[in-house]
Amino acid sequence: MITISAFERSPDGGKGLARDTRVRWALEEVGQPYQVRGLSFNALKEPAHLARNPFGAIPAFEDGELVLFESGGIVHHLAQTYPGLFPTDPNARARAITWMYAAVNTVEPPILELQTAKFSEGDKPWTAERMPLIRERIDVRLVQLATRLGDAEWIDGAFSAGDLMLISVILRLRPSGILAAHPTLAAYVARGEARPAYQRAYESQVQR
Ligand code: GTB
Repeated sequence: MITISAFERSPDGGKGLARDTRVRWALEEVGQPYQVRGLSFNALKEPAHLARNPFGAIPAFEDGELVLFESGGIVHHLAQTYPGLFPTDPNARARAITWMYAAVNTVEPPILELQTAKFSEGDKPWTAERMPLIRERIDVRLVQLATRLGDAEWIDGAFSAGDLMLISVILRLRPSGILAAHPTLAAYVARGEARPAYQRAYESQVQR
């Protein structure tokens, strides 16, 4: 049985914003059952978890002897192991992988800057001055992504791990109000969230 590590209680109260949600979503898309190891913040830094994830973070993934960390790496592994998240055409598959990298390496960095500015540096004197710059960097990326997406349902043909990662990254902007200012992408996120697999993944991490 696959085991994933996730927050015992996510700081978002179960809104699906932590990075285990994308792994749960991928597992649901490919129809693999899994169990969850819920960890406290202290447990993340203990040797048992550092052996799973050297950075002391969630998510981690275990399947028999295979232990993985990094949400993108885990989703990639699932997509190449089970049908459902990668196209069979080699070129289309290469493009889906490229979109996965674009999600974590081009779209997500300015979004992470926003999270850092808000939650880790909110009390610093430079934050108020920095915030408009960060927002502008996010807007540039979102406009570029929306331009490429256009009227298409998904980023490159059928739904793929590329969409799963892009949507997972940009939905983190919802609490800031920034996503609502980009209706093409808000609708793209809504299409992702409407997928039954996403809904099962979301339900699995809701805190009641
Ligand atoms: N690049 C890694 C990946 O993609 O797997 C990043 C992993 C990571 O940063 N994990 C975070 C973590 O474990 C959780 S997702 N942090 C604890 C630590 O490092 O000690 C980031 C996150 C946390 C909480 C919310 N939230 O509450 O809204 C959203 C996102």
